[in-house]
Amino acid sequence: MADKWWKKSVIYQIYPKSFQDTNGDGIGDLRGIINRLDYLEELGIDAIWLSPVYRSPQEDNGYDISDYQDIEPMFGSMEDMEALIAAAAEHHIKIIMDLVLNHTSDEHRWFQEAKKSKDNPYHDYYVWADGEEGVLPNDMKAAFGGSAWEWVPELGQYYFHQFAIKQPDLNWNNEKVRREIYDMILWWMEKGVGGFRLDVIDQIAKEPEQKITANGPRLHEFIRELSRETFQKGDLVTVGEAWGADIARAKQYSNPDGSEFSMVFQFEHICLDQQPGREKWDLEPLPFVKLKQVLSRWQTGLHGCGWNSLFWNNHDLPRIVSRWGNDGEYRVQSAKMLATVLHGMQGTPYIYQGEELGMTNIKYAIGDYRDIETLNCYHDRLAAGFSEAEVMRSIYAKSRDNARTPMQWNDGSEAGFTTGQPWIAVNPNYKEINAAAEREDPDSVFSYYKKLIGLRKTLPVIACGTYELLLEDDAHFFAYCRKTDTQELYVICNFFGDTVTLDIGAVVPAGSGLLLCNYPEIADEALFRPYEARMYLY
Ligand code: TEU
Ligand code: CA
Repeated sequence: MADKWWKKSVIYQIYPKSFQDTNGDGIGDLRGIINRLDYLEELGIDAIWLSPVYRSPQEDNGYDISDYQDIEPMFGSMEDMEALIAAAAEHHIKIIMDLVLNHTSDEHRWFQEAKKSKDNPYHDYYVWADGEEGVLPNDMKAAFGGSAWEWVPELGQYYFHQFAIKQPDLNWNNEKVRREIYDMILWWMEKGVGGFRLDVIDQIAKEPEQKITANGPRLHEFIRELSRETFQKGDLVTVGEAWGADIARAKQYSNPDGSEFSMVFQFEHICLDQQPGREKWDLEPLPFVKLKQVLSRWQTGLHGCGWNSLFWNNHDLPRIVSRWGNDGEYRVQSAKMLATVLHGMQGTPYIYQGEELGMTNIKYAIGDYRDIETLNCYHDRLAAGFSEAEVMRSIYAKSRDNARTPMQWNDGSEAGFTTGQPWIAVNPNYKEINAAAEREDPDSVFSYYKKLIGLRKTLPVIACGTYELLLEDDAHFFAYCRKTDTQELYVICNFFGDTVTLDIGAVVPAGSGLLLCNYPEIADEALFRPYEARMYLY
């Protein structure tokens, strides 16, 4: 089965703005990534998913692209980008570009033309509705708050935007739009990129008159055409972001025949700690048994007929150690435990920058937040009558800026991220949590991630084995078994902070060997300390 290179790979996500600054302007840049390739090679990752570095006014930190074939000057130049691809290859690392194809920036040339007149050749590149000022075409909302419709007085029309006002949606029903996109992708493929991550790809086939955004009627027709015209001409890894994916759809997206993508990001597990049907800000404790069921259903559901991506974190999500672990006393143990749960599964794991250090959430004063979604939430929720304390509780728990604090490289000024003033404040815990210290320490979170990545490469059972959930209804343990004809892997994790006992002999066959544990030694096999995680091999 492990025919495709990405089936044994581990991918590392870089949010360039917060990774490493080299020129003192407080903003991470491409040269900064080049300087840190040694670190990434040491960690053992195979590819970097680079959040967008294209020309962009940065309304949404690069997810608003004004030129797909140019690099945003704050990140560097096209020469720097080419140098990064080449230098990464020397470190055996591929570069995966982030493709934002659902929308552009309103500063993109296409949109500038499109809004000049209804008969401009670019007008139909976007999604419009006739109407009257002040009378919205319908009640659809944008993801970052407010209406999804924005009035253009010169045209007497509204344009449709699923995200910020400065992110007008592209019209995929227009064949010319699709052709432009394919040509652009082929151009990047010629530059030697190793793959693509496709932003909100399940929302491209929207039909606003019918209030359809995700999973539109022509979605898979568009994706198959996109894949055939571009990705299938190379040996790429492709991952679609699909908040609306269920297992049936994911099978189609990641069909082993290669007709769509390699895999998708699905978010069923990630949405479990919010009130059903409400917003992510409406907090709810994690239903642990449900989490096990959901992840296990995806494991068995895609085995042999699709492919999973495995992740706890990305640039939109809070830090997992703060979210479902313990970022105080048991930070190291719980970060390792969460990693063990994920890295024993089948699929392609994604590590978000700083996750391998056990970096934590942040609590800023509201003036220090930078994220448009967070700032809009703050204003909208206060206006809707929530108390300031309630709003801040949601923001502390879920703000996207939790993930966007600068990478903590060392205990020097600004955590070694910049010699200047960082665009977003450094987490003050960088004195204790930083890469320099963790690289030296064999018991660090970093060293543990290195081991987990190494195991995926050496043990076929991790890449290929079947999956079975154990201790299904247990309220403490996340335990499962992976099997091939010749190997059995048992992953047993105490997901919480109390000490619990387990009749280990009833779960793991006699004669199994301990492969990995997040505590230095085990005095009593039956006793699982707070967040204790073990892997046994039989
Ligand atoms: O995110 C998709 C998306 O739906 C987000 O609005 C998501 O729901 C939210 O961030 C969760 O809090 C992608 C990108 O990952 C995100 O960074 C962009 O802002 C968004 O698309 C628009 O391009
Ligand atoms: Ca810089």
